[in-house]
Amino acid sequence: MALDDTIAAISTPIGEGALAVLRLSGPDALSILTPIFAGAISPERFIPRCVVFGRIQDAGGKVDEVLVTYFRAPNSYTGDDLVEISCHGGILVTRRVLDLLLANGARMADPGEFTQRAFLNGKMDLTQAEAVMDLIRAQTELALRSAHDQLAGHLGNELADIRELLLTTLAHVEAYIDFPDEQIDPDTGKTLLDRIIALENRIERLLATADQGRVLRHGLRTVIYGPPNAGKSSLLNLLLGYDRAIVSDVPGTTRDTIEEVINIRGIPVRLIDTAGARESSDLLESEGVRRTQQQVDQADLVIQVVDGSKAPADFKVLEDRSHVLILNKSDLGVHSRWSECHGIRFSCRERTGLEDLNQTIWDRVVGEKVKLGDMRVAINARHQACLQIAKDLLVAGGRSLQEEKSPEFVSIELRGALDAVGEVIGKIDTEDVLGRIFSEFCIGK
Ligand SMILES: Nc1nc2c(ncn2[C@@H]2O[C@H](COP(=O)(O)OP(=O)(O)O)[C@@H](O)[C@H]2O)c(=O)[nH]1
Ligand SMILES: [Mg+2]
Repeated sequence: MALDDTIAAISTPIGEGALAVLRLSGPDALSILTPIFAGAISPERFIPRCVVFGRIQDAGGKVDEVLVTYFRAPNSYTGDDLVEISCHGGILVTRRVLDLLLANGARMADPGEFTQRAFLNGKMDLTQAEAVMDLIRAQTELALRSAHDQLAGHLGNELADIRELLLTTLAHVEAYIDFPDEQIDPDTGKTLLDRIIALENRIERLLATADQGRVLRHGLRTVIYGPPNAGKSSLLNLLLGYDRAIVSDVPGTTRDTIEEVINIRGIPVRLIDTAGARESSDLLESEGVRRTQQQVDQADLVIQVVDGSKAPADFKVLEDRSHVLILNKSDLGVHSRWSECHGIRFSCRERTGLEDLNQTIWDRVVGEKVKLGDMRVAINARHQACLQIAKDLLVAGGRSLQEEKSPEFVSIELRGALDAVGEVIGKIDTEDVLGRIFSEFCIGK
């Protein structure tokens, strides 16, 4: 990973807009700008964090009027010299400014490379770098707040703390290794074990936020499922607030799955409308039914919709935490055969039962687990994988200690746990991890 060249990219989305921003980061940022910038102040005399008006020009003349801001290393987003150029937001204009920067010695930045430099320059740990992307992708207030908390270092600090304690414990154990004949005496053994258990518990608390972290980042996969004509597409449209799916009294109208994200009290809910669950001789509809089953298998939550005004058909009603039953068309009355059933009395036509449904979804997601509302961290899948390893190794270390194995065993296990925690914040050598994380970023961030 080279840090000594200067990278450039368009940091705003490609397309037409009032303005666009290009970024240039690296030791040659100012000297690359000098031959193509004409303004009141020349780039080598720029004052950090002051905006300068001028022109970007090539041999043929003016390309655009721009505002340029200079951030001097190390006080910039990347930690390197950084220049931000605001120009007009046309596709051609931004492209020409970028081409000029590249022609003058900048290299096109890879996805996420600005943030990667910030990490490599020690401006943030890996969890904070990941939070930058979470923040950009956040679709609800709650997801945004969680990203902000992670960016502020809540998760990173907790992990740094855990790592510090682990290091002390490890040093303690390793002190014994220097005296080959000594076993860890029982008193010390008890103290060490208590510490290891306390560390296990702290990691366990973080692990418990993994489900919510996944929901906040990727949405709650919610499949609308049920027999044809029950009102599944009507429900999707009602929840979305516009007519996305075709509603019709012809059974089998919906053939493909339709996916849209809605916001229920801050929880991003990925709604998936499906073809009705029934046997069909129509080839296209059968394919729809097959896809429906696939969606149901992968769902976090299944909203099962039935026509509550009619007697239950031979349709299996599933009642557990991952299923919500909706007795739709209650405006036509609820059939007496449903009277024992706990399903939500609902009407897409009269919009009744919505509040009940929202509350049920909220309860299922937030449930009796950590309260989403006051949660300051929600780990992602990568954190979860590393922390699970760390926890397993701590458990193994504790066991070795109790079984009075030689201190070398305990030390190896604690060292493994230390590495796993270090990998989450990027404290240990993790070139392939970096590659994976930053390739998910957008260009220019
Ligand atoms: N009376 C009444 N009719 C409804 C209600 N919800 C949907 N429908 C009607 O039921 C039919 C089937 O609806 P649709 O959403 O296409 O069902 P799907 O096949 O399950 O997607 C349409 O004619 C809708 O207008 C409701 O709450 N009350
Ligand atoms: Mg439908």
